[in-house]
Amino acid sequence: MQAKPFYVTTPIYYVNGKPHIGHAYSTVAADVLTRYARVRGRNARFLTGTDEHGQKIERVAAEQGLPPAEYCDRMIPAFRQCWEALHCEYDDFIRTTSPRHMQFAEEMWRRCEAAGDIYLGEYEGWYSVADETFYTEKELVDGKAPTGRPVERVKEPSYFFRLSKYTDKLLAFYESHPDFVRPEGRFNEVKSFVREGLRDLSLSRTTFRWGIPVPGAPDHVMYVWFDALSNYISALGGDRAPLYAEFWEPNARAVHLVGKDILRFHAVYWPAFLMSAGLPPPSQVWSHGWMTVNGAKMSKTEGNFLPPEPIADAVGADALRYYLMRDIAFGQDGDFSHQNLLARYHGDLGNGLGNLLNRIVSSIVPKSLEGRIPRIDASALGDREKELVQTAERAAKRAGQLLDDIAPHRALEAIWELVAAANKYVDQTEPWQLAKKGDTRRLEEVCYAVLESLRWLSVMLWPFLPEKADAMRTQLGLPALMPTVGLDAWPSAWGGLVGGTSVRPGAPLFPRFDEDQQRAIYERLGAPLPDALKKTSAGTPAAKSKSEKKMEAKPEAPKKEAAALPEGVISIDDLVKVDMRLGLVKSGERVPKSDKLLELKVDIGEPEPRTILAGIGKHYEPEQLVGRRIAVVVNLAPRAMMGRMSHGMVLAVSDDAGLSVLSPDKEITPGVKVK
Ligand code: ME8
Repeated sequence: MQAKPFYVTTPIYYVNGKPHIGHAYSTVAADVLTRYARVRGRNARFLTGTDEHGQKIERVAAEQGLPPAEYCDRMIPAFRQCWEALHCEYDDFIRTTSPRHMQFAEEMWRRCEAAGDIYLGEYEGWYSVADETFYTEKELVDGKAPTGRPVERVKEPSYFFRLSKYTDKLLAFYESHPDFVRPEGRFNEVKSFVREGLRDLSLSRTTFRWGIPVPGAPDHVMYVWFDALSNYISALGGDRAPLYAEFWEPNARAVHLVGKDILRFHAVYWPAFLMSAGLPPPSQVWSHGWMTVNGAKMSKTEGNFLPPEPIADAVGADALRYYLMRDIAFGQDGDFSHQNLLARYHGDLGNGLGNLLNRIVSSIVPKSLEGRIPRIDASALGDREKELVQTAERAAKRAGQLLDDIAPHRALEAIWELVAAANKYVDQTEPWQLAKKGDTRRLEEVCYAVLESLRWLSVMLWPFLPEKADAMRTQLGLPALMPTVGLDAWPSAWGGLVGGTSVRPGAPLFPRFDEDQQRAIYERLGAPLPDALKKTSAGTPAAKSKSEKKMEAKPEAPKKEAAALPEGVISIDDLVKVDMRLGLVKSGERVPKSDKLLELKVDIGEPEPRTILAGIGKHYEPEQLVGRRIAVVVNLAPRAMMGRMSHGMVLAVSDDAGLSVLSPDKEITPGVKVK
């Protein structure tokens, strides 16, 4: 059965500042979900836009000495450019100052009024302009809004919405729509809030002018949230327009992605307004968490709103998209860390995905197979190939389900099982040895299996990495992905690559940044430089960046704690000095004249494997370790043993029964930190 059309929206962003990484998170997620729906052949629509009315915007415009309309006009390009830079391809961009929006907001007002749900009264209480939210005395914390922002006392004539009338209706609606809010925990919070009983909501303001005039009462402007929430339908052309019939309930799956801070507006007020206006609520409100940046809250006072574009400039838009979708569990709070971004870039993307493509398409296929996709008999797969196909099928099925359930981070985990399996397959089948031996038949089977895995990956990764996935496809001799409504292109059948097609080796997808380049990136992005980059390889301190100097100017709290620690207890700072990583043993041999010492070449995510000597030769043959993932310390000073140099240490445990190296029980990417 063809799935329903999919309509996904981001919040419309206030234009009181330029877009930051929190906004980018919602927008990238919406773009990923839209692209995924399209790959599945579904009819999809992606809406974003800007929230331009209200006291907050009026005040910023005044601070800049501009009429609010002109101020807003000047801010819009920053949003559009940012989304373009992040490869976010929305179908519509709604501005709340546009006539099409204002007309529908007025229409909503009239309908709620006709339903008897709007009445004139007087509001007296607290208001936070920064939050654009009314607060009761009880809700204030130390005289401030629960968000920590300032509040003002307001007393003015106001229209009210009879929200109290909707308490039971909303509870009944939640009961009959158990998926209405996700994650479930937040749905429970919404329900408890409503169960306590709802108070009528002030719906208009009279003490400033920058808003949509209330129909029939032009001395009032609509409360900015009543205006803003209407955008999701005004952008469809109102409820009588064909787009509404196509993309709203009950004909479509309409999903609002919102930050947890604005869930109440979307899960309580918006459905109540819609019920009052005689319209169905959206299908689902998906609330994601909040992000800190390198452990700190983003705030105006700190001036640390992180702009996304310079990051995309430094590491590429797709790498940033990948990082946001992979590192932060959708629905939960998370931290944006420049260090983790670069670790994911070098680990998952460079070593995991980029290398897989590079090893085969740029190296073995041109060198040993005349640059063509081999022709093989796909019906006669060997055991290893069958296993790889099964992994690919499992990854595609799970990633599909997880994207349907809006769990992009878990979908990426599932897809990376195929990346890991294909890399392992290359390590085990050693195609370069097959080429050396002249075993062309087997070499063709092996290369085909890897190339076909890459084709599957290029489809599954397209929603996340549209540019890189298409670059992969070009290298595989395939056309760019062109999703078509009605045509499900999600991979399901092995053997799509046509033998005889020429591959087109290209630049590495995710080229490594050497240490100098990494330092330059941290410097350019104003991010704290990690310790590992603070010294040059010769051991002399590197030139200090501006951001470091700024950091050093502050007293370091943890040092004080360290002084107070009892003997033998270390602080977290001491622990992180030891750089432990996951290594993949690429080769190994015995050190002559030693029964203990093995020399291992270990991939720890660097361009060349590290040479590490380990005194474990009484317990392991080198061959037993090749292909194993093991924990290693990588920042020990190099040490000479039996005339050879060791650049690290293998971690192992032993007792009377024997010795065992420490290995993870999953195929984790080499180079990631042990923590
Ligand atoms: O609230 N982490 O606009 P806004 C994650 N105009 N996401 C974040 C974030 C962070 N630190 N900071 C912001 C508004 N966001 C209203 C919306 S909708 C009818 C009206 C994201 O500019 C998150 O999605 O304050 C949040 O809900 C949205 O930006 C709010 O942006």
